[in-house]
Amino acid sequence: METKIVFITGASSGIGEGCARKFASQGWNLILNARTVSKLEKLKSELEAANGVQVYILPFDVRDRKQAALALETLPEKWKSIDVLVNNAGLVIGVDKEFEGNLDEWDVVIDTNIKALLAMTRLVVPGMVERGRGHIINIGSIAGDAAYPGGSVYCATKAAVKALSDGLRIDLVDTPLRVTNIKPGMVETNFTVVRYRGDRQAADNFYKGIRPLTGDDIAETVYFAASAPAHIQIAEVLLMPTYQATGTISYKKKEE
Ligand code: 8X3
Repeated sequence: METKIVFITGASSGIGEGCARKFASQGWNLILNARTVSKLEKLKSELEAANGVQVYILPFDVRDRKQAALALETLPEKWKSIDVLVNNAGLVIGVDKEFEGNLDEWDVVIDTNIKALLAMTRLVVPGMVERGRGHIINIGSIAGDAAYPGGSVYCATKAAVKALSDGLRIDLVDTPLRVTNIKPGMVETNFTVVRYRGDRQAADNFYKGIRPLTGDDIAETVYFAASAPAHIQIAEVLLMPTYQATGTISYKKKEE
C-alpha cells in the first residue's frame, strides 16, 4: 500500500506535535510546519529513527501568505500528494475583555486562527480535488460553541473555524474529500502559557484540581477521523476532560 502523507501546521508542540507522533507511529510520512526550525529538526530525527517514516520539514509562518505559497510550490514532487491536512496552528494571547484588549495582539490571533487556516486550505485543497482524495482536519475548539469571559476574540475565531469547516464540507460535497472539525476543551499545552502571556504560574493554576487532556489525547481523535473508512466522514468531535461540562463549567477538586 502507498504510504500516505499528512501535512501538519503548528507541529512543533502541543496538539500538532501529538499528531506528528501519532501519524508517524502508524507509518505515515509527514510534512511538518512551524516557525522554529530547530524543534522541527529534532522531531524529524526522532520520528524517522523510531518509526522508519520520512519527515519533510517546511518551516514558515502560516500568517505569511507569500511564504506559505512559496513553501508549497517548492515541495518536491513526491511530497505534493498530501492526503491529510491538519490545520492546527492557532493561539490566544491574553484574557482581556473585548472593550479593553490589545488590537495588535488580536490581529495575530485572528490572522493565525482564521486567515492562515483559510490560506492553507486554499493552497492545499485544489490538489486534493484534482487527485480525487483528501481530508482536511481543522482544530477548532469548545470555545467556538459559546463565548466565555475574557475569550471573546478567541471564541470568535473558533466559531469561524466551525463555519469554515462546515462551508468547506458543503463546497466539497460532490467530491470524495472529507472535512472534520475537532473541538477540544481543556488541553494542557504551551497554548495556555501563551494565553497568560508567559505566566507559567497562572497557566498551572488554570489546571489545578482537574486532569486536562494532552496533545496526544487530541491526536488520537484526529487520527481516528483520518483513518476512518472512506465512506465515513467524522464531521465534528467535541472532546473535553472528565469533570469539564462546557467552556466555562468544570469541577476542580480542592487540593488537600
Ligand atoms: C482552548 C480550549 O477550553 O480554553 O481551545 O476554550 S478552552
